Amino acid sequence: MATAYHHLSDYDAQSVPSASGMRFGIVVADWNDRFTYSMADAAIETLKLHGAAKENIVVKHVPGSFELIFGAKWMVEKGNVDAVIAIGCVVRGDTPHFDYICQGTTQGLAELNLRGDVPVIYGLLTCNTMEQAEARTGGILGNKGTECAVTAIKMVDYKHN
Ligand code: DLZ
Repeated sequence: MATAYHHLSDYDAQSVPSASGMRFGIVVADWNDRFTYSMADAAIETLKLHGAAKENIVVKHVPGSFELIFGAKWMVEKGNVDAVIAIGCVVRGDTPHFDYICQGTTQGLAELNLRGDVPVIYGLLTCNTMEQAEARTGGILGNKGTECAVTAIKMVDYKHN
């Protein structure tokens, strides 16, 4: 879990394989776009930093986090990519809706990982407050998008080595 000791953008760059030749799909939810777009930008920047070509990063948008399931499924089946990064941000409101979206989306993305050959990286922020989301999307705890990009590269490498 993210704590004061875990900064989402801190990682050992030496441990990250080259992403040259790898193809990535990024599915971005437009809900809370202030946060999700920042995560997507950080993911793209990190993939490129490690050698991924711009033309090998396919970005598609879906309306909300719940649609990440279908969006990621489409990317896995038809996107011709080696890994998919699903990016969303759910912030708790007054009703139990938060719990249903978080649980449904998490389960959907988990099932894609169980059934498919293309790893789907879990870039869903589940926050109690906007401040928590801000802290994890370029704030004091770094950027979840960076962590997702590094994870995606490592999972593609995992399949090949
Ligand atoms: C409806 C809804 C609500 C209340 N909150 C969020 C949220 O915080 N983050 C998010 O990504 N999406 C939210 N949504 C939209 C749902 O994910 C979904 O798009 C709609 O329920 C339509 O299926």
